Amino acid sequence: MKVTKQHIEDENKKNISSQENGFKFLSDTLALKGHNVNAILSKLSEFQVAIPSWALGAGGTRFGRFSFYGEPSNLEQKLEDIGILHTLTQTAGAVSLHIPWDIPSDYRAIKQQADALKIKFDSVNSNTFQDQKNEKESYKYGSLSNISQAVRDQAIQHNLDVINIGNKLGSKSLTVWLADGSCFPGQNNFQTAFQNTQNSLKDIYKRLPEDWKMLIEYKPYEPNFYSTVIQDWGTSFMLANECGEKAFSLVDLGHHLPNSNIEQIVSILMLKGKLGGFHFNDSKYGDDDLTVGSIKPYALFLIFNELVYGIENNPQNPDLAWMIDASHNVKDPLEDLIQSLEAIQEAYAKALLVDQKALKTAQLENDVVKCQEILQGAFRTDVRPLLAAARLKTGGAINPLESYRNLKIRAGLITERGKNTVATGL
Ligand SMILES: [Mn+2]
Repeated sequence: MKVTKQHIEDENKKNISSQENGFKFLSDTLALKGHNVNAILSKLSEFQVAIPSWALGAGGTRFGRFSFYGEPSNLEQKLEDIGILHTLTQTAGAVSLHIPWDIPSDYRAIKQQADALKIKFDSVNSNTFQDQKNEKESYKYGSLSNISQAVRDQAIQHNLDVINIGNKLGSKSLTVWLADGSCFPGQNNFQTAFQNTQNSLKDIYKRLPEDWKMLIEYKPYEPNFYSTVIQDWGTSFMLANECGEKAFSLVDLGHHLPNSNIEQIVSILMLKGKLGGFHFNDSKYGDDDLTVGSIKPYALFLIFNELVYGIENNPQNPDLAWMIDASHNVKDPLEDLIQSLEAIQEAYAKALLVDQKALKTAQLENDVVKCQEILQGAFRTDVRPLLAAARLKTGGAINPLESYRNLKIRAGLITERGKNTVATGL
């Protein structure tokens, strides 16, 4: 199943006049306010978000998983799906591989396929949260933090293997997320678990290629429900500092307790030059892995406002690895990802509309009302014609979701792959 240039041109003909009208009105309005519309369009076009290799199939919970027909069952098919997303949206030009679920069998062929689809290999993800077949040691009581040196060594070696795989594909960073922690008070010695983790991460870091980064993700709870070794940004920040200048914190939006001020975390990490990666999703209660922007779009905008500020003002912070980290339990995964990509671009575009100079002046005058007006003025702007114009510039669809449905892509995938496929790792 492939979406061709012709498909998109035919689709876009249906929407072009309303798009042109909407864009003209919006760009005139923005130009009157002093915005450089072309510069905003370029920034939107450049912003690419990685799709993780585990996100193309139906997700599930520990209670069950309801499959979605036509799911990709191998890495080649997963890349095909990302190719469809990227052709339609022009913003999904990267894949983030999960090892060992998606180890390429033929590196050259996979690289060629990705090149043809204009997909880059972004950060590679290790997995020490579940036991793999034929492995000697078990991660039941932790991996990099385990009290057993043999278990820690196995987990360290796995991370080194992941780096090696990523290196062959052109990846430049390793993302480490640990499920390590404890379910009951007294089960773990907090200090020992932390020190073991720190030493294990340093062992991995020592072997990191010169031009690589190590991204350390945090999460307050689950699968352990009493304590998690890397529970919050402070812990991740400490570990990254301890490892060295190529180690960074990674913020996953769902990995915070309800009402955490994520935008403030983002801001301070960027000030310290230590924000390396970002995982998008949304949540109502905790790590719900819902479609980006489906629950708290204003919070997402405020986070983007800090990201835009940091990108402009914090040269000490590196370019970020952006990725969607969501689970698709009831929606067609591709439709869900299209919605997420749109929500990300929307929040980014709105953040680019914030008048930073006026905001600074209002802050210096302690004009709290004005500060809110500036932020909400940007947030309330309907930027969708800008997003469509950015997509059009590079050959994407004016309305990706509508085109996905009109082109009957899921039906085509079912015809090709059948109804009973299951994506690796799910
Ligand atoms: Mn994540």
